[in-house]
Amino acid sequence: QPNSTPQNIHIFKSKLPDIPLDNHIPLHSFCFQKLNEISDRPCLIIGSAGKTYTYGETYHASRRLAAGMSAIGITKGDVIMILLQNSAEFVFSFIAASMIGAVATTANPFYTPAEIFKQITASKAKLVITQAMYVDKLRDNDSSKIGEDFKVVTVDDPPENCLHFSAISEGNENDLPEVEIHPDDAVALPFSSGTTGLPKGVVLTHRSLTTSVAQQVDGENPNLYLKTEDVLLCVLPLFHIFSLNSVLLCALRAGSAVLLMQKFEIGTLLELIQRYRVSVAMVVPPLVLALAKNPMVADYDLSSIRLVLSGAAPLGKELEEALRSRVPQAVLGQGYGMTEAGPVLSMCLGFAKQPFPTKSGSCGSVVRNAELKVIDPETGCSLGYNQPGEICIRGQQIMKGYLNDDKATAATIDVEGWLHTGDVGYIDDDDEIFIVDRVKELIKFKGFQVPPAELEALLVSHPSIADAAVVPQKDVAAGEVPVAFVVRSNGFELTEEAVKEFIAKQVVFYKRLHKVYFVHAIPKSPSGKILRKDLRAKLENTILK
Ligand code: 4UV
Repeated sequence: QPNSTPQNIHIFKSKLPDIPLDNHIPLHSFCFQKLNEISDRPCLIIGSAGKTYTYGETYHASRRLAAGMSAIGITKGDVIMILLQNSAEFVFSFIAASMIGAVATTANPFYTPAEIFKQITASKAKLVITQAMYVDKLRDNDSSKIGEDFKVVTVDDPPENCLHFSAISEGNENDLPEVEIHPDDAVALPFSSGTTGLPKGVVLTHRSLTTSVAQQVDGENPNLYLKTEDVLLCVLPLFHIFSLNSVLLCALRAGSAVLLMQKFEIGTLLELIQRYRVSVAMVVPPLVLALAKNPMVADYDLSSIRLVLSGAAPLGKELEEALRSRVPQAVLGQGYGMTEAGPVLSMCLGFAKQPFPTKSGSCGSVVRNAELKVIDPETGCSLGYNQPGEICIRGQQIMKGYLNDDKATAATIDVEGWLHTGDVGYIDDDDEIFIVDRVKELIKFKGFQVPPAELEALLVSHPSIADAAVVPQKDVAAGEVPVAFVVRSNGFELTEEAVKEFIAKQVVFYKRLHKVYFVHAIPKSPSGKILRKDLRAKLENTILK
């Protein structure tokens, strides 16, 4: 290619002009900057309870909680774990942590004890905010003691050695300590396996998140135009960065209302959309499938929906078209994010205040105030329009790095500040991004991360397994499911069921193996890397039932 030297590297920018960024202020101040104007507007709507918190109530509940957290000894730089389903307490906890300069690490309450423990240990969380039913998962390890290594607060009746939420939620705002927060201080610590290996803490700073939110909803012509009258559907879990960033934080910044749902159930979802006149729905492809195909949808009034944003996994054109027939009045489009990228790389420009025409199947265009390039994965050379390659992004929104892992950080963010996504895509003539493949290991089950390395480590810990590799297999309902290639140790009889069960006991439901193929050897490169491409190719013609 002619444009392959560093001198003529092809950088893609948004069609929207760069804007001055308010990214020097702490995240909570940024989110509540317009509080005086919107104090009485609805902020959080608790779907199940029919309860609403205004912006003023949400802000002050968070301040009281911040004071309460501080009173039990949480100080600047400390990590708290939020192990909750979507709820007002989740939101208050996240904002409160920001207010005292603490860092929130979010985890899936359905995780197994081992999965939760790894995150508590790696993040050195001092406080876990959860529900009583999950507390047993925190007792996994005999050497760690609740109330000693970390405090536990439950939002319902507290078990032994735990505090009730009210013990911290009723602090005195006047006692809130003055903390100086630097834009480069961490505020969120989601875990992600990135392009390779095990889950790692992703350090997102105040600057990362304020930049990302501003790139979406700020400016004269915001890329994602949200109004104060909008009601945003928040059914995707807040512990994942998509919902946390593009639903909660964007809504707060824009002054819109957030309808919180604890879990996805189609009947309840439709009922709440109708009752609260949801206008903006952030979804993942399996949810699009439900909305497009479930016969119940016809019985509900979805005419309030004006925008549907799908992300976290590829959305096929056919599915997008099928959804269009159900919500013909709405603008449909995608966002493309990656936890490490802060998280949003691109967003549909059909969502802008002055929208641009867009094509179905595209993941949108690169966000403003950022640079994107596409490189040849082999040579690293920059590619131009319509040439697929690895997508790289640069800007103030990307992560500071992985927690205590300089090597993994350096492998993901290069010396010039480019974050390498491991996604393969191209930019078409209209500056729209199309993702076509992945060069990284990651498997995505309904948008949830399944890190192959984690399952491989578990597999080889089995006495009858000599070697193993886990790769994605295409699946209609989930997009991808993890399947394993397993080499049995000599002289052992091992069944597929036994392997599946062995894994199922140790991982959250979406990491379970859907198929086990017994093989004599795992194909590897001379340096010992699993040749995942070869294994994926073997599966190309197999369809799972
Ligand atoms: O790290 P992660 O689990 O992060 C995400 C974040 C997604 C989004 C999407 C829209 C937003 O507005 C937002 O705030 C966050 O999923 O997984 C990152 C990987 O998921 C795949 C891709 O392989 C990423 O590297 N992925 C994410 N979005 C898309 C996608 C998409 N629209 N199409 C195809 N793959």
